[in-house]
Amino acid sequence: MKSKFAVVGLIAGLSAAISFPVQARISGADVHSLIVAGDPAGSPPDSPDKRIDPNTASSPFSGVVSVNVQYDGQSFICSGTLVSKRHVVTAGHCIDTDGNGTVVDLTKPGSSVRAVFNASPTPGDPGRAIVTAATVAMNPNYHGFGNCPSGVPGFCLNDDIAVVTLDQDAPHAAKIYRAFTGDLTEGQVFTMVGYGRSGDGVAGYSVDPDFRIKRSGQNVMDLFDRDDEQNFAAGPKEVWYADFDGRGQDSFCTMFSVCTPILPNDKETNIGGGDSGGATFIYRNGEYFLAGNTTFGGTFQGQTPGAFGTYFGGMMVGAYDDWLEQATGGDLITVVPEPETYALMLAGLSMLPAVARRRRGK
Ligand SMILES: [Ca+2]
Ligand SMILES: [Ca+2]
Ligand SMILES: [Ca+2]
Ligand SMILES: [Ca+2]
Repeated sequence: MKSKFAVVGLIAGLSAAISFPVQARISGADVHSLIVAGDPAGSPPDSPDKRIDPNTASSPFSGVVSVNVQYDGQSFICSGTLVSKRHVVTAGHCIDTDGNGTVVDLTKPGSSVRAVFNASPTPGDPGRAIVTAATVAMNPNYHGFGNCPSGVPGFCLNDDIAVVTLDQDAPHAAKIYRAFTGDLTEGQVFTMVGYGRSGDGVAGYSVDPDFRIKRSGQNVMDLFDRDDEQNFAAGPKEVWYADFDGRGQDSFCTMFSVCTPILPNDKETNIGGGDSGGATFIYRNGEYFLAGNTTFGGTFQGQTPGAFGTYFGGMMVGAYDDWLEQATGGDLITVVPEPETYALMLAGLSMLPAVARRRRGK
């Protein structure tokens, strides 16, 4: 079983000048797409086991699934999030069979996409149902991981989002998440949930992905890229980026002067292979809203994959709400919760204008 994860290669240089898009500064060599724990000796101490969700009915993450994709005799693990009783949002590259955006053909013998529910810890319980996909849909502006149409700069991380339509209803115990379509800005704390590789901030990856073991953690949004089809100069924020801080390492602060809060050792998290397509939630007024997915991770030169200092990111759900509504047959529930006031730790270092983009409410 392989994990789908996009690892972007090295950042080209350490120029102090800030330039956009973020992707223009990433030269992608080794591309793949977790939840990684903090420092085992840190305070509070941490470990991959501490991040495991108990899969109880009361877990706020009961609607986060693992996704098994099979084609050409291969089997892959990804993650996904339930947004209606029939629809799971995941990553585009999870259903891409050739790196060029060729969607897995479900009519082919041996090819399948399945959502593995873990809304219960008990084997045999309906909350652990495995539900087969009837159809899958990839965002039409996605052409494969790092596969850039001519003239498009950067690494073509954008638009890496997909919808799996189930052939029967999800288990009742699995939570359905509403989509957040309001604007988010740097400094936004978010929670990630997925089934991918884990490890810790010192040693990097050490624990394999598992269709039944779901982990969660948090980080802070640092950077965004706008629409690649508009040369990154306009349109909604499509891609978010975060760094994995710890043991004195704060890469985006050091390199790009984006110095958002560093979360406690047992909260700050990275992602790993198999987390692709997993949830990026924001928490408002007692509810987790789906604000994005997770799709890629990368290292700066010399870093251990998955360890402190590395970075990762995913898509912003709000940038794709029209397409998601279409792909879910209108079942996606979108909301624009009341804005909150975010304190920028270092206002003078804020890179991006806080342009509010009005989204259509539902
Ligand atoms: Ca695109
Ligand atoms: Ca785009
Ligand atoms: Ca961080
Ligand atoms: Ca940081």
